[in-house]
Amino acid sequence: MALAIHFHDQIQQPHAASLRDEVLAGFAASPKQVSPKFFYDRRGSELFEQICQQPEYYLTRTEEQILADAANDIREIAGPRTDLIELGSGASRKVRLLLERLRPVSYLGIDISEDFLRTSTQRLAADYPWLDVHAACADFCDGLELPDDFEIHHPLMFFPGSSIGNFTPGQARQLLGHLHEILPPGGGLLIGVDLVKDKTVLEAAYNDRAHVTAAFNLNLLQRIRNELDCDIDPSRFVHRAFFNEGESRIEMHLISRESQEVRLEGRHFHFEPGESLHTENSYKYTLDSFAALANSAGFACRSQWTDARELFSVHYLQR
Ligand code: AVJ
Repeated sequence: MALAIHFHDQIQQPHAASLRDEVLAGFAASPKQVSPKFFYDRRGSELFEQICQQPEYYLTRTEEQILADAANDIREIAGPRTDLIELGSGASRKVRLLLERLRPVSYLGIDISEDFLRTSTQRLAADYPWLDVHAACADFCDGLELPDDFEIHHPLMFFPGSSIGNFTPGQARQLLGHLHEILPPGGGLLIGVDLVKDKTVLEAAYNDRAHVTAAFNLNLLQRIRNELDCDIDPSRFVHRAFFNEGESRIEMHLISRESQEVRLEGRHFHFEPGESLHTENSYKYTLDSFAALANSAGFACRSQWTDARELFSVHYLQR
């Protein structure tokens, strides 16, 4: 059976040059850093799916429960004939909860990982023959372009998983402001946001017993080794994750076990023992602090949902 999936090649996979340039700049910075968007090569995307299944990683499970419970309310607000646009669609699992209840006209999945995107949207097209499925590979960190040949009438953007947490509040306001700009009046943004909570619960979610998060973090070095001219050895680094209360964020780092030189694209970088390569920030909000951020980007907050323990939240923002 031929699968009716429209892959928009107009939006290109962020090319290798962006990885090279950004990693070089990040290694030269002090403290050293690499953007978390580079976690998601195929292996990284698979490891992230495994993180989502760890008992300590409450985010995915809780968001799915909230979405399942809120689906009828969401359909009421969105109205009929929506065009669902998923940002950072990954394995496109959560969106299934919405597809069944909302019955949108079309679905556009946007993700930075091209082959992962192809596989998951193909699966959606096979499972929902009534749905017009589109896919576009893009890094929307610096804004988002919708494909010219994708018609939107009643867009509902879906930005799940607390991916917004990877942006600083300032960057998040900018990104939300940009999404607000490309939405027509009445257009919606359904966004999942992780909440501030007990530090031990937060830290456990990023230090799972099975060490999947550690493998995910270290895979970034393996990816750099695979795709760039680099001799970095992942076994000479350890995973570290903790909650920075002052900044209201989980920080992930890779800590050098020893004094070492790393060769990267013809340059040499020194790591002190215990020196950190900062790989991720994951900001945590309160219901009110996120609503304030959304308002400052021009959005009206139509509704917010949370679970009984107030671990996670889903917000319906409207232009
Ligand atoms: C996809 C950014 C929401 O911050 O919880 C999971 C990524 N990093 N474990 C998060 C992640 C480590 C995740 N986000």
